[in-house]
Amino acid sequence: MWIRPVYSHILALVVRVETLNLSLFAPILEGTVEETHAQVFVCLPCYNEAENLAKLLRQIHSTFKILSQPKVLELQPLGIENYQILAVNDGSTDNTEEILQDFAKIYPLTVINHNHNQGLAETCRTLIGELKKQARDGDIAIFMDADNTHPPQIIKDMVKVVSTTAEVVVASRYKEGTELGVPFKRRVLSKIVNWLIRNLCGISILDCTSGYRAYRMEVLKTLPCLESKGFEVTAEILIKVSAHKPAYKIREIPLELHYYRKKGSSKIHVGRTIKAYVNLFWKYGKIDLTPFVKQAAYKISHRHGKT
Ligand SMILES: Nc1nc2c(ncn2[C@@H]2O[C@H](COP(=O)(O)OP(=O)(O)OP(=O)(O)O)[C@@H](O)[C@H]2O)c(=O)[nH]1
Ligand SMILES: [Mg+2]
Repeated sequence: MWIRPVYSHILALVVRVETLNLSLFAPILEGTVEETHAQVFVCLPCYNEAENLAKLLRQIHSTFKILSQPKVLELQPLGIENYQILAVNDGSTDNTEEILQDFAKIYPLTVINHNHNQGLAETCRTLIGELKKQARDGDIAIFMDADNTHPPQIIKDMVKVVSTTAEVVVASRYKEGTELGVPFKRRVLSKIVNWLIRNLCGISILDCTSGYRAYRMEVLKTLPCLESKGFEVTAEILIKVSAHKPAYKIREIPLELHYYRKKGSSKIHVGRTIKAYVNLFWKYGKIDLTPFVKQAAYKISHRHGKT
């Protein structure tokens, strides 16, 4: 007879102690989760990518779904199941904006609109500005092209490296990587530009123009102002990140660039881009080009003088 009230007292006591324990530890538990879980922000500059976006967004989403499965144990401590996509629609004239808005209803996607086309550099500035508002130290930002040529599957490797051994990771065509379906002229042009960036600006990275990169948020927060107007902005970012003191560790991992998957035409204006790179070398080159320029000017004027 007396056992039942005693038992219920003990039960009540146990429940109270457990509740007390949980409520005592709750702030600590929450705190740890908050502190250790980094968010990954996937940043997409988008200009007339209507034909490529749906495929890319689905692949990004399924990549993160796989990463959040308990069996991907090595990534669990990084808490990378939390992800956000930041997309800037840079005044597209196709239905890029509508597609982004549709996906924003089902995926964690923030869409920012430029009223008119402002170019890749301005779009990168908008993305970095938004990251500074939304991301915290310890978070990771992945920049990738929105033309479906960059495979989201390697995000896992990029995140692993950027959260452990390097502050910046470059997905590289030239470091054990490859490019599939890139026209011969574009391949040659890219190689020359990369050779020049390495040699004139003293950068040791093999693929300085790859737009597929991962940064620790601290790197982007300390990045000086970007002055580029167009595609040369990817090289400018790398040059500025490399100049940071104390030095950031930048690592390359192999990229298989699937150029044949890209629908629609290339947005690169080759002439304008070459001019922009010449400007970049002029500004950030470590070799004094003045004697070469003087010599060239002398030769030209001499030749003109002769004719
Ligand atoms: N914001 C903005 N983004 C652009 C512009 N042009 C291209 N992009 C985006 O920047 C990224 C890189 O552009 P791409 O056209 O893929 O340039 P690329 O990879 O160097 O060369 P291709 O693939 O041959 O065109 C893509 O996500 C484009 O949507 C532009 O004028 N403004
Ligand atoms: Mg591209």
